[in-house]
Amino acid sequence: MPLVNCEVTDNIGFICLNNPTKKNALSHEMVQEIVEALKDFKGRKVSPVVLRGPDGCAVWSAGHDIKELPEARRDPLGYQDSLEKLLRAVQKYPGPVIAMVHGSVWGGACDLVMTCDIVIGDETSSFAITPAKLALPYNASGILHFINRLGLNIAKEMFFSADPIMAERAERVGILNHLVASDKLLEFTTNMAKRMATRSSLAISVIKEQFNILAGAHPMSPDVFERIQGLRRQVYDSHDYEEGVRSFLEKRAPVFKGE
Ligand code: YXS
Repeated sequence: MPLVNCEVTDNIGFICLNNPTKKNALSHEMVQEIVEALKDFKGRKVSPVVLRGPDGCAVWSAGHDIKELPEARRDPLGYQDSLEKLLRAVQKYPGPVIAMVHGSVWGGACDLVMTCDIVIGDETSSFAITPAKLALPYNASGILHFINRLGLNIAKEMFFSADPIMAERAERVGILNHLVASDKLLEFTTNMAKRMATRSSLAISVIKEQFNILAGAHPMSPDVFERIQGLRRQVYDSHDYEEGVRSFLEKRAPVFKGE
């Protein structure tokens, strides 16, 4: 029985977490299936990708599979941990990854949602980061995700209280890009994904990588600067860049080729 259900509609990839008996806990097995799905979508140039739970789920995901956390005296969130591999796979996906949230989100799943590029939730969505509940030391890259997104004070409150932030406040503090009524959530999310799918996938993939570099950047070394310039050159030397400018001047929709 697959732990995720995948489908592609209008070149938009949907990955639906599907282990309700375990509240969609992010087990090694489930993470492996999500990472495989992203690899498959990348090969098929599917973009954007929507990460979602099953219709009507009370829990979007209960976070890291607690039963798989290592015993004491081992880093529970090391670089090779399956959750960390999943977060990197989402960050590296060369297109927008949109978290569509109905239900509650816990622990590492909250970091997963915050690592997605866009988060769209409904009135049932809530978000809690819970290492403080397990006396678990979160890792630096995970904490940086929250600081970058929310600022120090909200990030600290979330980590120190481990309390869920409910939908209305989640939109106010910046966890949610959009708070949408549950009966409109799929339509709203799909329409946004469809609009993004008409833009230059090449430009979006390079701009996303620049966000990754800059969000994680500290003093920028010459090497990083030149790497960013090289990435940008791939776009402004491309057919798509010429086509984007020309189509605008000729008042018609662009026809992008991804090159
Ligand atoms: O008893 P059975 O076998 O039916 O299994 C129960 C739960 O044990 C299981 N389950 C989980 N299994 C592994 N890892 C989990 N995170 C997890 N969460 C739940 O699912 C079955 C049904 O759960 P139950 O009976 O509690 O459902 P509920 O509807 O009463 O409550 C749903 C939740 C999500 C509120 C409740 O299950 C819960 O609080 N789960 C733990 C949420 C949590 O603290 N997640 C953080 C995991 S640690 C993590 O992500 C990071 C490492 S960190 O700690 O740093 O944030």
